[in-house]
Amino acid sequence: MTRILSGIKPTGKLTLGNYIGALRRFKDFQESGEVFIFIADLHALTLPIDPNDLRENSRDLAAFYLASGLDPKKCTIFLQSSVSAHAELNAILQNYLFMGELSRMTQFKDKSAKMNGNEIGLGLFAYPVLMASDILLYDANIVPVGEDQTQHVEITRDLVKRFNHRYGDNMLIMPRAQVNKVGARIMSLTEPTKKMSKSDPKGDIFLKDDEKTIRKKIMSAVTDMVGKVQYDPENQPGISNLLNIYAALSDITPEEAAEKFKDSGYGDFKRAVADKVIEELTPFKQRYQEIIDSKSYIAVLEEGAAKANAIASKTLKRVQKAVGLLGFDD
Ligand code: ATP
Ligand code: LTN
Repeated sequence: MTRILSGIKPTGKLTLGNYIGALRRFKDFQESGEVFIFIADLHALTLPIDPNDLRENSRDLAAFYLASGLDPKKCTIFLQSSVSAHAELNAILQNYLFMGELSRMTQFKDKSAKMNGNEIGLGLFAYPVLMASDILLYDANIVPVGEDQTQHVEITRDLVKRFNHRYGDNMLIMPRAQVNKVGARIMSLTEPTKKMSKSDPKGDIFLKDDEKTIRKKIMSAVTDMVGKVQYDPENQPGISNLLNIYAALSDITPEEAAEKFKDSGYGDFKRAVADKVIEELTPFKQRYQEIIDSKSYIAVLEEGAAKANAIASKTLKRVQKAVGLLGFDD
């Protein structure tokens, strides 16, 4: 059976970008495969974060997973830090990715450029090793992510080739990224050439924003002087981003969305986008609140950790034996 695995870092308030690029799609895999969805809390430590914020973000993310339609009977939802095999496999796999290739990762270059050069943690540099460990521990075949994460799945694939060449075919299972054609990269509403990002929020829509705030943010989104609703990301990045949002939430292509609004003014078009986002997020937020109030996420994470541990510890053992660890028997 196909194994599907993905995670989100609890680094801040979830954005519409996270929702469209990742969260919204996870539930679709539940019927066709075995799904593992986790909270990448160890990854959240790769940039400075207050412990209370990390706890609250992690709790919120668990509730958002459940609110998005993930069913704990059909998929395994857990905290990365509650499965110690992630850190143990990380300690092994760090020897099979090289400094040169890690230093070429776009995410590392972007995030480290914003920091004081003397305070860049080793974890930020080694981020892809831990991400590879997350994926490989569950023998995942498919990794649904937004476009910004495909480079990390590619380096995982390089690692698998290198490792299997040395220790035997299928010692690690080759994963592949699955990126949606529509909505893989939602841009900031105020700077539509930059990715909407939760740890560097500019022009973000947050999943917890109220209706009035969402409407206000969309109505004041940056557009252009062209005056026509067309899908042209290069020359009309603001309008194209709004088309992408509308299209992703309507399960159509941005070109189809552009056709629908080709005779509309920017004001009417923005109103339609705001309506669409509000229509999607309002019931989602209600479910989120019910889950937070009932604290049902606690039992879900406990059960998830037990299931994840059982699978992860087997893979870890297989890898430990392959490289010559765990002593002398057999
Ligand atoms: P950070 O700002 O902390 O790096 P982020 O907002 O980029 O966070 P991640 O936790 O890195 O979010 O990503 C969670 C998932 O959401 C990943 O699959 C990622 O590809 C996807 N994602 C993040 N931002 C966007 C975006 N703007 N458009 C589409 N998908 C996105
Ligand atoms: N790096 C990812 C979060 C993440 C992840 C993973 C995603 C950590 N480990 C394994 C897929 C598979 C991000 O979203 N920034």
